[in-house]
Amino acid sequence: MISRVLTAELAEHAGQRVTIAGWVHRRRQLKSVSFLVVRDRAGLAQVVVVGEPPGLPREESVVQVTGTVRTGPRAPGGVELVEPEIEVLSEPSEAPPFDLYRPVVAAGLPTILDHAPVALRHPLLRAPLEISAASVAGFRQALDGLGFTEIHTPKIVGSATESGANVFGIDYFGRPAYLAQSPQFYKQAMVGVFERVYEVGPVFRAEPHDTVRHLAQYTSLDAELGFVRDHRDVMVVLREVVAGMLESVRGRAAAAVDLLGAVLPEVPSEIPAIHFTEAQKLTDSEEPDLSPAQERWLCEWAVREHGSEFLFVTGYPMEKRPFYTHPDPARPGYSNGFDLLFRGLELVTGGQRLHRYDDYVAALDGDVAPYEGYLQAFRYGMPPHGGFALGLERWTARLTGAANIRQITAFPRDLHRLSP
Ligand code: AMO
Repeated sequence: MISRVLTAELAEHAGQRVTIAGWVHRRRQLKSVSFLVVRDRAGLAQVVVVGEPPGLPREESVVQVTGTVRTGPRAPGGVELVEPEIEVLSEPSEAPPFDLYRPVVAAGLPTILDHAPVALRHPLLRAPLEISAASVAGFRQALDGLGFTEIHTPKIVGSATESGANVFGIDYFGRPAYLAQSPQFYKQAMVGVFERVYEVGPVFRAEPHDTVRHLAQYTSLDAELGFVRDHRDVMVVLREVVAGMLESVRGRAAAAVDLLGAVLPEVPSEIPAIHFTEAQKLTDSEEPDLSPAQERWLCEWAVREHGSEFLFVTGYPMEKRPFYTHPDPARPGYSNGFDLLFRGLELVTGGQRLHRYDDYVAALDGDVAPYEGYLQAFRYGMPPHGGFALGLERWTARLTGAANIRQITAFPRDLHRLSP
């Protein structure tokens, strides 16, 4: 490793000669004094060069600077490096597509996405990714604390899980195969092994529409647990997990939250829940599913009526849920499946699953051949179980107020975008 101190630690070295390393965030050459702002993973630091403009390295050069740490009220953050020796480790071949040091991002979304490797270095574009990372850390920590085991399941699979419509087909050594739309089958099978499992991984959806909330690849935060009475036990775990994710964001990503001015929600000790039929009544609808506009309306209603930015809708009609969904024994036609809505958007889908082999055979109308691998688990005894999947990008978009999910996705994949 290059021996260095981080910019955020400079104040601890007042008066000493130290080395920092990072990118030239900004260069300002004046008549008798010039400034370099160096950016590293921890923050920014100013380097002061006295004398004639010395031909300083341009923005985004990677530099190593050895200098004396001077503290004082004139330095940004109260500390700067003086009498520097600057070594350039690599020089950019061209200027960034927009200035990374300006406090606003002076570029539209297509420019940002076309130049993502450099654009994401802008503090405002990096911050949502820090919030994502902290969220995932909180997800893992919350579930580890509840006795869950992290699993890793195949992303190349032999059958569709959610529906045949939006699956990407691939050629697998001459055989048809698919990119996994969800770890659904595998996480259920692993309940037979560990009782409680979770996975953080990419999933793929051949979404044919250009929307602000759909990607062709997104990160799914999945959990599944056995020995539940019904879906309500899953909802209790989900509430804990969401609270844990927020706690982690507050702790680990505090600077990113501040920079973005993001307002984090409170999680009520019990998230309000309404049955699907009640949601229909409230939105004056007879459709078997909720439209995006209805989801938005219901979220506003939950804030008004319950002071909660989260709302569970339970008991979706069986006809709209995948075949593995457990029916509600008390209400024919309705399921033990739920969605969690947050700030106007469906954030999580979950529910109780079928757990007996014969029920799967019936749900599939006997057409079990494509699902033989999946159904194996159920031939050997499975506990009543359920789980959920939370879309990480939707979560981060809602937390940061991004109107389009692409704004907070480093390298989004959609109908048009395959590079960078
Ligand atoms: P579902 O298909 O509803 O359920 O997906 C779960 C969650 O994933 C997110 N999501 C998406 N995010 C970005 N782009 C997309 N194209 C996209 N599609 C879905 C949403 C959604 O709530 N197996 C079930 C989950 C379960 O029951 O455990 C499933 O995949 O936030």
